[in-house]
Amino acid sequence: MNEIKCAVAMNQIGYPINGQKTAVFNEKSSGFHIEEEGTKRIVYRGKTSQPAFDRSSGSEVRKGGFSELAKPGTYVLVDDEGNRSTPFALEERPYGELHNGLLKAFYYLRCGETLDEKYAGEWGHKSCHTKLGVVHGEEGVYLDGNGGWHDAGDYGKYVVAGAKAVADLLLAYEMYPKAFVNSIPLPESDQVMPDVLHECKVELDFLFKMQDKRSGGVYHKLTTRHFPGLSIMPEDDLDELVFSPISAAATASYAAIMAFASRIYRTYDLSYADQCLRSAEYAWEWILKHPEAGGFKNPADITTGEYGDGCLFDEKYWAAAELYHTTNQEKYHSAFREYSTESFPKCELGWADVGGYGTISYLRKGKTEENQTLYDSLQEELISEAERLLSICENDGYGISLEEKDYMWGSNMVLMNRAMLLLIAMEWSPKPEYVKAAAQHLHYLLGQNTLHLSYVTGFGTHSVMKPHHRPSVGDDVDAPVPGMVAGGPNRNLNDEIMERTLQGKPAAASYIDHEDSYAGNEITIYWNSPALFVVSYFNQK
Ligand code: G3I
Ligand code: 9MR
Ligand code: ZN
Ligand code: CA
Repeated sequence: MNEIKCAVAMNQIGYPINGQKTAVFNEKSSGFHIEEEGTKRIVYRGKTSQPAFDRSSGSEVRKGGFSELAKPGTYVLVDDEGNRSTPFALEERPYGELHNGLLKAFYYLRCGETLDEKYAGEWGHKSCHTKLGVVHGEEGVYLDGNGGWHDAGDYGKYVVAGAKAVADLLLAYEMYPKAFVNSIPLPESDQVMPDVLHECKVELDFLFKMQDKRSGGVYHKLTTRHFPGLSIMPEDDLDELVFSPISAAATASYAAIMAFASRIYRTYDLSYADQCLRSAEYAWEWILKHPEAGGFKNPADITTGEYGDGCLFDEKYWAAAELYHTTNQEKYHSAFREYSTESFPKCELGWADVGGYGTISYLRKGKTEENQTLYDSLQEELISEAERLLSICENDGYGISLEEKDYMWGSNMVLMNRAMLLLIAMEWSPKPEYVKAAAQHLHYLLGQNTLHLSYVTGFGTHSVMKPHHRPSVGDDVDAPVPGMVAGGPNRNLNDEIMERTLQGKPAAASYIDHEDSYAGNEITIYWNSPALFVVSYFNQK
């Protein structure tokens, strides 16, 4: 699977008619033609660029564009060596199914409810993790933590991870509502509230349960003490659930996402919006009362995902931005100003570096007479980050913004986060180059990469087949649960099978489609979410 031998790297789903259309070739292909699938009629002939060395893939590559080809259809590209691409579509909006699939993945990750055949097809399972969880360090205190989404290939539920994922989904909906007009459908679909908001509500309803009602602080995570075996189905994972201690990271990202949600849900459900805001403000009070609270460390008896974080200014900055955006209150504005003077990345969208969400929220609220200086400097920072990414793309063989060092655990999140940032920068600096660059990132995710592999399960001719995802391993269906974005190449080879099989590979080829590869082939909610954001842009009606 890792060694698909063909010489043409392309987006295996297809290209929008009016979009950027490119393929990447090996050093030998100096030209190519495109034929209609079926009739084999040649509709386009093109040349490729001179070969150039691409550091990340460790090889010479050529590029070839065919943006002029604008007739809808299904085609195959053939280089002058006779190498054929997989079939691809040219359509006005080729990513409709992919968009649904990426959102549906969240449904498949739901915890605490039966996924029945009607919605889950062959990938259904019984309800799971429905027992109360014990509060760590408080013997005999049990709480309900039902619902939400499993984080990933494991069944843990982690607040900072959930906050990033919901943020991407709400932002996609807020910025590109026209991408969400079709129903998936979900059990809750009602033709009133868009499905994406129904799906996010599943996670938000769970997040409420993570807030300590006595203090406003938010438990870091709800997991078993250790990861279950790889073939354990959710309903068979019966070890005791534990609420890990409250953390400042969880509490601040909780405040941020609840304040954001309060704005979005107000149109549909006033009392829900009020509930979100009240609990965001309660979490904020906890933050003010615990200025010294540091990053989270796993208690000695717990070994599930840590989601540790050495810098919490960004979470607080994000929370202040969302609370200010939603309430317009000066106390949040001044807190935001204060955190903005601290040094941390203001444009990152990771699970640990959330400064970008604060910046975006603040900028989207708008410029006023009294915030001009800060507004302008944040806007400038965002645009200069987009420019920096663009210049990396221009020098990359596959046209993306990842440098060798960026191929780490979850490199596909780095990839999609950066495409997101380029698209968001469009709001303040509408340069077509940003959209083209973002499109290249999506083409990479869907097969225009050195492994000629689509990193989204179930989408593309050669896609990930063996994700580190417990239900996909444990069920008796050959195909993995569809619509899930794998972590991707990781030059740090952080798991045993990568270490054993991938020594010496170039960064972008440091990947194996094997179910044991948790550091390259796991899936998570916050790798799907930025991909959904990016596809939303290209799926607008
Ligand atoms: O940021 C540093 C970078 O500066 C440095 O150069 C580089 C080289 O070591 O490391 C970078 O940090 C990496 C970090 O991810 C970046 O996000 C760490 O090495 C790497 O170990 C870390 O991996 C995280 C992994 O958990 C292990 O802690 C992943 O981001 C994170 O997505 C993953 O999350 C797991 C959960 O714990 C459990 N559930 C599944 C989930 C996905 O695998
Ligand atoms: O399966 C676990 C995966 O979901 C986590 O993301 C990963 C994070 O560290 O850990 C995996 O569990 C592995 C454990 O860490 C080490 N022993 C092998 C486990 C996988 O089977
Ligand atoms: Zn569950
Ligand atoms: Ca942080």
